[in-house]
Amino acid sequence: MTEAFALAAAAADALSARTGVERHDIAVVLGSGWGRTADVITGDDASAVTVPLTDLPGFPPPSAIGHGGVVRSASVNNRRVLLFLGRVHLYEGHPASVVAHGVRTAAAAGCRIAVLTNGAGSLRTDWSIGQPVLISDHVNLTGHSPLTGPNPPASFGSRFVDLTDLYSRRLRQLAREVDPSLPEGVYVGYPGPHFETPAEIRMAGTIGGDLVGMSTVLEAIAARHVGMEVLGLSLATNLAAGISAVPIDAEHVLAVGDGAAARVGALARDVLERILAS
Ligand code: 8IG
Repeated sequence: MTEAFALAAAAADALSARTGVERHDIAVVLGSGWGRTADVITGDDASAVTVPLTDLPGFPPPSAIGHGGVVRSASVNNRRVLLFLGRVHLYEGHPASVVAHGVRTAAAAGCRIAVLTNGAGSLRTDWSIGQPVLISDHVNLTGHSPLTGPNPPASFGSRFVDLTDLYSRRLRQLAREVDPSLPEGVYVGYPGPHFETPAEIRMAGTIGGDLVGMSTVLEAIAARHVGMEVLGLSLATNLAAGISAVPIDAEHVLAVGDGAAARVGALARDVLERILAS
C-alpha cells in the first residue's frame, strides 16, 4: 500500500518534469465514448503537453478499446487541467491499486478535484441514448477496493474512509447550473469485461441502479480517500441487457460516444470552467 502511494508520487514527479508544470488543479478521466471530447475540452491551447502514460512509473500499457493511454496537461481559464485519455480497468487483469494509480498520481500532482467520466449501460428507458448523466452514488459490485492491503501512509486518511458523500453534491450542483436538465443516477460497477445477463440487470435495478459499467467506482473511492472532491459523469451509450432490443456491441457504444462528442465535450468544458471559477 505504501508502495502504491510512493509510485504515485514518483509518477507525479515524472509528469511535472515532462510537462514543466509543477502543480495541476483538476483531473479529468475520459472513459469510453469520451475520447473525442478531449480536443473540445482543451481547445487549441498552445501550452498543452501530451505524455504517453507508459512514460510515467506505474502505468501499464492500455489494452481496452477506445482508450488512448496518454495524459494531457492543458490550460483552461489559466488553471491547469490534467486529462487522462484512457484508464486502467480491473478486467485488463490489473489489481485495484493499478486501477487507482491515475487518480493517486493526479492527487500527488496537486489536483483536488477528480472528474470521472465513463460510458455506461442504462436501465432508464426515459433517458435517451447519448444522454449525459450525473452520478449521484454507486454500488461497487467488483468485489475489490483500492484500499485493500496494509495501512496507507499516515499522511493520508484511514482506509476506513466514509463514502457518504462520495459524489460531491457541490460539484453536481455546479454541473446543473451549466445544464439544469442533467439527470442523476446510481452507477452499479460490475467487473466485466463481459456485459451483464438480463438477470444481473434486473438485480442492478432492484438494488437501486440506473446505470451499469465497468469502471469509475474504484477510482472514486481512491480519490475520496486522498481527499479529492469527485464528480462522476456517465454517458448512457446503450440500454442494458434485457432492456435493449438489440445486442450490446462495444463498437456501437463507442460510435454513440463519437456522435455525442461535440455536445458532451462542450458540456464537460462548461462544467470544468464553472468548477474552476467556484
Ligand atoms: I459503454 O451495458 C457500456 N459499458 N457493465 N454494461 C457494463 N458496462 C458497460 C455497458 C453495459 N455499456
